[in-house]
Amino acid sequence: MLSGCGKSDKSSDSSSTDTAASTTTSTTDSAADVVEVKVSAKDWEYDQKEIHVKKGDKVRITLTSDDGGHGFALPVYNVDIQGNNSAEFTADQAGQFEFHCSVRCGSGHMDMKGTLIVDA
Ligand SMILES: [Cu+2]
Repeated sequence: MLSGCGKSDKSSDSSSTDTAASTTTSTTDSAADVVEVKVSAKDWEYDQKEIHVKKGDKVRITLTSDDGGHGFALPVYNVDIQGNNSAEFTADQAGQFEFHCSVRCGSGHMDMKGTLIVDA
């Protein structure tokens, strides 16, 4: 069944997924060193409970939400990704920060969280 999340979500689900989903194969380094982090969300967990980066890293989080009904919020860095999207931030604060789902996705919503660890 594919209705795990957001049953009363009347927002446009006219799948706007034609935003060049994955044309960025392996273009690491070159420009600024962007640390690519791919996180996959499903009912009701992330495939990564801990994400490690280094202080000063520019980080791009790309969220894959298979059923489209999850998010990834990292308030300390003003990141709030919903659905299949990505966001960038600079990890300029060392420490451990919780991230969590930002889409009210159902009974396991409160358990969808993990930790971003920024090493000084
Ligand atoms: Cu959720």
